[in-house]
Amino acid sequence: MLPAWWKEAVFYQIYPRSFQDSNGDGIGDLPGIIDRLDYLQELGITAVWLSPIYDSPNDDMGYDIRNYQKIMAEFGTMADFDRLRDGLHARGMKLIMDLVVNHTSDEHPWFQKALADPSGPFGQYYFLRPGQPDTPPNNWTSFFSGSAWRWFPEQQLWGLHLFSPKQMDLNWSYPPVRDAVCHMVNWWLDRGVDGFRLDVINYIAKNPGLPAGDPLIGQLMGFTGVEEYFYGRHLHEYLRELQERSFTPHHAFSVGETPGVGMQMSKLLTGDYRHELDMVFDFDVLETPGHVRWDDYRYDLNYLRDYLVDYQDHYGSHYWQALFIENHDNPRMISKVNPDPQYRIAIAKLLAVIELTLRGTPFIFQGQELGRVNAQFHNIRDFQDVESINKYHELLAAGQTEQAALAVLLAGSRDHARTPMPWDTTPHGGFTTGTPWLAGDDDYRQYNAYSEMANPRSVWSTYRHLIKLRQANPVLVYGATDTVDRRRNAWSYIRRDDDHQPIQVLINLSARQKRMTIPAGGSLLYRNYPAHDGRFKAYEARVYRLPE
Ligand code: TEU
Ligand code: CA
Repeated sequence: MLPAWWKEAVFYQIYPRSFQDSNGDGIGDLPGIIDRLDYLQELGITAVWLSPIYDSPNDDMGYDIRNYQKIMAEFGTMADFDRLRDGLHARGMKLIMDLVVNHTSDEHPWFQKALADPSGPFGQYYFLRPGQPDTPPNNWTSFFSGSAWRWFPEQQLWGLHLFSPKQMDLNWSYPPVRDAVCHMVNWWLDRGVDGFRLDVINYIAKNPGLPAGDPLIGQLMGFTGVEEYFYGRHLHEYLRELQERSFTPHHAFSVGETPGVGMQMSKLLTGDYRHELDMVFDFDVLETPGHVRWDDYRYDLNYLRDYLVDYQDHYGSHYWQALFIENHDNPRMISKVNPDPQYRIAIAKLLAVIELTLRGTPFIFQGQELGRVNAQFHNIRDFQDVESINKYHELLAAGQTEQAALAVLLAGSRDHARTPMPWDTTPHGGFTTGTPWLAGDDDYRQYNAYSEMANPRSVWSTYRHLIKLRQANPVLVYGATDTVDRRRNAWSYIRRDDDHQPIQVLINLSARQKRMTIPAGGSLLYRNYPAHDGRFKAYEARVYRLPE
């Protein structure tokens, strides 16, 4: 196993819009993040992933980029960015940016020029196709509802957008697009960023000719056309080119956001001998089989165990897993597992134990360290996300009642993850002195960073303790994982290597008491309940150091 800083890192994802507002406009910003760098250091974080901070009209909250080399005015200036980079580096932390190059905003000059002169130098930057206003070029559908094609009446052209109609897909088969992307990536790497999280990077290679999607696959997946681009014919070529021209010369790190790839494709994208990406996020972890994000169901932790054990057993030494359970695109995990408030803290801590004691690199999403749960939205007007709003109207158009459509959003909306970060007990949790762009809950009075930092039994203190434990014990990073208990609702594993005392983790995956076998001679390193006699309580988790 080759050592690397990113294998030893503990990442923290910041969603800048919701992290900390510094000027009272209700929108988080870069000076706000700078003010909170000590907080991250105190928690033990060693690397930060920033969701997009580039100039954008915010149709998809920054994932629709208008100018890759400019900071979004609401977030600050390039001078603020430089201060943020320096502040992180001064604290020994790495910085990775979000790289959104499957698409740009329709307001990006490349697209504007393509539309203005479709046969000119930018005409092939995107997928623009002539046709009739009522017949899109193929049957592909958008992830944000409706057809993936937008009609431009003035030009009599169709344009492809897998996401919102303001996010136009770039044509990676056209070499100048790849030149422009490499150039831009190098510009940021020269500016001192340490790597990138690559947005839907496995979607960039559309199969030549844009063949129609299979209707049956479309029905099963909920989106038509995916099999023609989620792992397209030239994907590996494009990734190698990006690696060779940009990442390798800068020793930069890359983690791909890759919806729909399982373990085998992940290996093909990240093998250390393949020179494509360092890691990918495999989203199979997020829903149990047979469910989609919009379903209101209880997530069975036995599935999480089986999914993770499979990776620990079979990923092998040439690949490295990205460990995550939350991000800005998903409801909070605690709410999916069991929304009963009496279990909130125990589950939060159990999830921390899992994420911080397995082999792989943990990515903590902002607020996860406080045990955040889903928000109490009451009305469609409480939502800001384009995906949620479109979904709502799609459901109404399909004949659902407003109440039923709202229930779907409450189960799956991305806005659950995007409510303001609660810092203290002042109004809006200290996120802003103004009106937050997205309303949060009143529970910041109980669950906020300052209160939790002061409480040694809080979720925050658990995260800090386990992060420090991981950093002090290389066996938790590089050691092998031996599963020793896999009965229903039970999970126990031992991390071991040749040089250190092994560490054993024991977990009750259910709300019911569970008999577990405590290791003889083990010394307790962590437990998520104060008392520890007899059977394991609901969602109890413990960590022991074993004798050699
Ligand atoms: O997400 C891509 C993605 O496939 C999904 O998670 C997506 O959010 C949608 O829910 C699919 O059903 C990335 C970003 O993380 C997301 O925020 C962006 O909206 C999207 O790409 C487009 O850039
Ligand atoms: Ca602000």
